[in-house]
Amino acid sequence: MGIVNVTPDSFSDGGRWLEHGAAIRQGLALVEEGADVLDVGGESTRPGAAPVPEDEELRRVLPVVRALAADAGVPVSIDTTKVSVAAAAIDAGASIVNDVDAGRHDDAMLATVAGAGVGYVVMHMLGTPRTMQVDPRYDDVVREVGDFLVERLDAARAAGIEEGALVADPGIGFGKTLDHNLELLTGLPELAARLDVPLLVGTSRKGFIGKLLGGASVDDREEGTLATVVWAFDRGAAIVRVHEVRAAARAARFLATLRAATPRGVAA
Ligand code: HH2
Repeated sequence: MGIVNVTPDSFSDGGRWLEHGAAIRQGLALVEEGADVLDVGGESTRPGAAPVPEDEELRRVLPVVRALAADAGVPVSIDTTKVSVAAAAIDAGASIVNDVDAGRHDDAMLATVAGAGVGYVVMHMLGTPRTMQVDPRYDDVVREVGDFLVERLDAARAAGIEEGALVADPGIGFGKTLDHNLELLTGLPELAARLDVPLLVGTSRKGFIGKLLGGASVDDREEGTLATVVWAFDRGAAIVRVHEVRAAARAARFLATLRAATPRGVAA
């Protein structure tokens, strides 16, 4: 899953066109690099990020979703917690809703996804982006995140979302300390065994990688990201959400080849 962020710096019309065009080109380039899904988002969920008003989020994402759904040749996912944005993006061609809120604050989200028959990613987050990194605590993070995902998947099923449409995500970095993130990455096989749906893991460029690399800046976390991508795929993740698709896609292909290798050599 390749990340396409549409968070314009400029609010002039000209600037907006430039931003839309850049995001569309970025999405098409990620498909060239091997992305199987594009995740379009217009609201940052970074710790402490301020919410984006609905009309602004719609203005940011809709032209990009429309263009990529028409031209990219892969499913387009909309990264949003707002029902109105999800519904409009589905109308514009999105076929997956990636909801970092897991439909907790608005029942209409589950009903909208069920009615449209699109895919749905439920992610674990402790609190909200504004507060989630303020002293997050768990007794057993893998068990508690698993409990949450089981509960939200059941709510999604009860709302009528088809089994084959569901994906679960432990929400790396969403209300977790460095240790919590490491425990979740270590606990992926347990989560994969417990949840009967594909697992999505998003580690790309996140803060815990910077910390583990001795304070590496956001642009300097690729090797750490790639290590977590390989780790996650090897321990039960079905999908990874990344900024740098080329490296992740090549590593995934390499892993698949290794998996297919027999003791006597590489399988044909
Ligand atoms: N992480 C971010 C956003 N959306 N969705 C899922 N399912 N899983 C994730 O781990 C996840 C997500 C992080 O978002 P943000 O901080 O805005 O940055 P970016 O979108 O560049 O990753």
